[in-house]
Amino acid sequence: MNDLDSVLQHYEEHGYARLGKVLPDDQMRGLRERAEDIMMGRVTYEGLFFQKDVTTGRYEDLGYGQGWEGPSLNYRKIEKLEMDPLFRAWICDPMFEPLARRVYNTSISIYRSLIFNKAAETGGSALPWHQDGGNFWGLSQEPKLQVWTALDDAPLGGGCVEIVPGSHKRGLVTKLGGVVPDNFLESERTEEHVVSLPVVAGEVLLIHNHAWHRSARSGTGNVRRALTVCYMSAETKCLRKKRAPREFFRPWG
Ligand SMILES: O=C(O)CCC(=O)C(=O)O
Repeated sequence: MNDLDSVLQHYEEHGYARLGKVLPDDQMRGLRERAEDIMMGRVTYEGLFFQKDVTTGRYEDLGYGQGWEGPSLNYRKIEKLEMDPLFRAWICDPMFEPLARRVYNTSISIYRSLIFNKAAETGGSALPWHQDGGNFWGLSQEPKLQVWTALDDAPLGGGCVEIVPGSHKRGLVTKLGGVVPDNFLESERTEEHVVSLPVVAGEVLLIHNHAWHRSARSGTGNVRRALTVCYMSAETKCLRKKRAPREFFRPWG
């Protein structure tokens, strides 16, 4: 991994950082294969969350609440991957513990671990400018560390992540969190400040939850999968009232 001090300095300043290609190739092959097995229903876990992608590429057309809809490589999201031993091994990789501890100075839990998939055949869908947090996440404190691992190349034009450096410093733009409304995008002249983050398979990016980030459809004809894990302070509580509060997985005990 690149030197931790300089990684974290860059992260605090810009809201993102590159760790380099740190996922070993054999482990990467295992995760790719497992992602396919899960989508195709060859490996199943009770409680995994699925969201099917659309073929129009439009975020507005996405459906919600359907879960697994049968074997298909066109799932957009698969969540709760800590249930799977291969994904869990990467989520719990000891390399990430000092990083997360330096960010939070506490024990660590995870809010979510999921794949964002852009299928080869469809190019997936565009993910608009957004922030990850706010009331929508229903937490007692805002997380600020996401570790994003490319399972495939994500070049320019291939669905790479784009970010507005420094945007995390302004905090949440809406209390709810999620998609950044157009009036904020316009007033900040967002398109003038975009930095694209093309990566090769196995590279890891850190993405601050409050950094404005997005990804376009992939135009390469190749699949683009990434695992993103949101690490947070283990002191963070789930505030939801409608159902029993969530207990969060602790990667390092
Ligand atoms: O992988 C992507 O396309 C988007 C990633 C993202 O939004 C995230 O990790 O929070």
